[in-house]
Amino acid sequence: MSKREYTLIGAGLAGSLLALLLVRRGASVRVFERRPDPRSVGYLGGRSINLALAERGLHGLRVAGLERTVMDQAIMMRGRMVHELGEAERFMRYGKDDSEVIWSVNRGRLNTSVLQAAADSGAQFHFDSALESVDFEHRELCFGSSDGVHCRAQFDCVIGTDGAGSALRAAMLKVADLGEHIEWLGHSYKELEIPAAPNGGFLIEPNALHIWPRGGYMLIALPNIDGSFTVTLFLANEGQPSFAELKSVDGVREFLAREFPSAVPLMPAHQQDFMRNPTGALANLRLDQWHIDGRALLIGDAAHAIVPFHGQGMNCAFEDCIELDRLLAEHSDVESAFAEFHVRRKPNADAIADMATENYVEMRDSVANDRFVLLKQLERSLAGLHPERFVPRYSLVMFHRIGYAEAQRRGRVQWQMLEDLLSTATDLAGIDYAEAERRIHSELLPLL
Ligand code: FAD
Ligand code: 8R5
Repeated sequence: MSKREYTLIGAGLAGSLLALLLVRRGASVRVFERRPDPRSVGYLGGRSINLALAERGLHGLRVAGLERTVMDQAIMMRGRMVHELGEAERFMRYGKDDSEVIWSVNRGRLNTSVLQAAADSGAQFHFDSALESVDFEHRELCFGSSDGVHCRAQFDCVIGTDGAGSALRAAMLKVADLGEHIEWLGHSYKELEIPAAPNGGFLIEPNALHIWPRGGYMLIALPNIDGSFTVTLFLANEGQPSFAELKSVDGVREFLAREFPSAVPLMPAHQQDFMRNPTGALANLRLDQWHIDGRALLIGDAAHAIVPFHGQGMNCAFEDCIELDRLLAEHSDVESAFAEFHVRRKPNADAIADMATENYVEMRDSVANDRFVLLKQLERSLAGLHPERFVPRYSLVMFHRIGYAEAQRRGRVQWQMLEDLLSTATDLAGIDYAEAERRIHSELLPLL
């Protein structure tokens, strides 16, 4: 049998990992990337930009043999540090102990490590090559470079790992009805920074994901290895308050000082950061189809970009790579592997989009609500008593690898149980634990 040939568009997180996995199976892999080589010029667009890595992403790195390299420079985030206005900060652990945590990792370093491993294994990378158009009939790709030179390449099978603004998706949409839906959230984000302390240490607790919830909007901060924090403001586009309202330096200063008085003194450059940094829009992208027969397939953000509130975009993209690699190895023809990939991944991609959207309300609002905190306490207590059946949805998403759709389903059953058990109680002492046990055994199968 002749060697399979794959052409990947985009050497980001999914493109680099997929290239590594496919080349290790003995395929011939070419990757075209719009940006220059991050190994020679440094990772563009990455000051100290970090990502939360959870079990699904870690598993991808483990399979690739890169867990150690990445974890050497990861910062443990044990839980949420909630900063309510005018109150002392409050810590809420994510998991049962330090075996259930998430990790803050540097995007540039992560991307470069995976890319290097793929190149070392024999994947061929072509940088400064932006996909511009595709002739699907003649299987020809057209690329442009920064100095205006165009080149063409023939392909057998092309996989779009070119992110949320995918050029391959745009080209596919010209020839096929993929059923594209974009749900704009109506909120955007802006990055700010808490620099390192003068001695290089951290100005706030390093081992936490910080949240300043303010009802309709919020600020969050994730730690970087150099002692700084990448801070993100999430806010509505229009209305009060909103990005539309914050056009002047004075307006920005007043808004941040009023709403985030504990964070502002930690961010000496907040006004410049706000005025200089771009505002990023937020949306869930859904497609009814991810492939055109065996010729073209979209994966990662190109197929299903999601809002960031569960920190799962990269984790999900890595899970896509693992699943696609496995299906391509199992199927004798590429088209049936692509079709099966869509059937298996689509319900999971839809479920994580829904759960990420819900988690915005939880982060910006519910964490500051007494009843919600009580529900979370009961959830924790039941998880401790019935660890094999009752696993909080947050844990299923972040610390397990069961499908996202199954995590969503179990989460619904459990949340209803918590609501029912708390409907007549005002604290944990009033809970009917015998009834809880009965329901857990009748409604939740053991996880494994
Ligand atoms: P990308 O990593 O975006 O890679 C796409 C690649 O394609 C890029 O290298 C790009 O240059 C290249 N490309 C684009 N167009 C072309 C073209 N025309 N031709 C050739 N190449 C092209 N996810 C998490 O799991 N946890 C987090 O905490 C988290 N935080 C995030 C923070 C920020 C600020 C952002 C923006 C996203 C975050 N995400 C997070 C989401 C995560 O970054 C994405 O889900 C993930 O990068 C998707 O991987 P991908 O390979 O599909 O796309
Ligand atoms: N992405 C994250 C979580 C869940 C935290 C929790 C949330 C910034 C653009 Cl908003 C967000 C989480 O429930 O307590 N884990 O990881 C990452 C998040 O945002 C990232 C940093 C981000 C896109 C800007």
